[in-house]
Amino acid sequence: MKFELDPLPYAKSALAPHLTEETLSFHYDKHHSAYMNNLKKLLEGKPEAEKSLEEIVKTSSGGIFNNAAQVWNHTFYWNSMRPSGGGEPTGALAEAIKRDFGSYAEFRGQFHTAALGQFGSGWAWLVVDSGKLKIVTTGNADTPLVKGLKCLFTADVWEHAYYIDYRNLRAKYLDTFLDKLVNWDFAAANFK
Ligand code: MN3
Repeated sequence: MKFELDPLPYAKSALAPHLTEETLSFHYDKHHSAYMNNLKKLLEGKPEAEKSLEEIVKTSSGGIFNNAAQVWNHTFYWNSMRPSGGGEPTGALAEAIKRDFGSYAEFRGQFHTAALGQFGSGWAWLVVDSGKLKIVTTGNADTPLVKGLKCLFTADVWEHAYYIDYRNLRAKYLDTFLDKLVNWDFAAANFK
């Protein structure tokens, strides 16, 4: 794999005021980049270092898995947001949400509840499982990628994702994530 983080898909100030530049600086420059540095050290001189990041996530365990999965999850998270995002999707994905959840409002409520209810650190995901949209949560570094599910978007619910801007208020961060930040274009491209 190439031991370099993908650049953020927007400027660090681009998601403000919903997520501030300070949050993105800490989250990308400190947390995301620490996972990459740890992974690099753990894979030094090992044959796995030649594999792709996705292959490493799917085939490793322990410290290598934790760091590789966190590198992958965070890159996916950055792409799951955009400036002036959020709200209801359109097109085929909107139809699928209606088909599998009944309505966008129902989907939004279920995603919020699941993400809020993830105990401790983890992630909330919209995925495709056997042709059906589903909301899943994972703890710590775990990722639906290892179960072969197709990921559409994710919300990081580790405290470091929201503590600077929202303190302990994960519910408020999730409201903002869903209403102002979700990148439905990214989700729709993954859905195809
Ligand atoms: Mn994080």
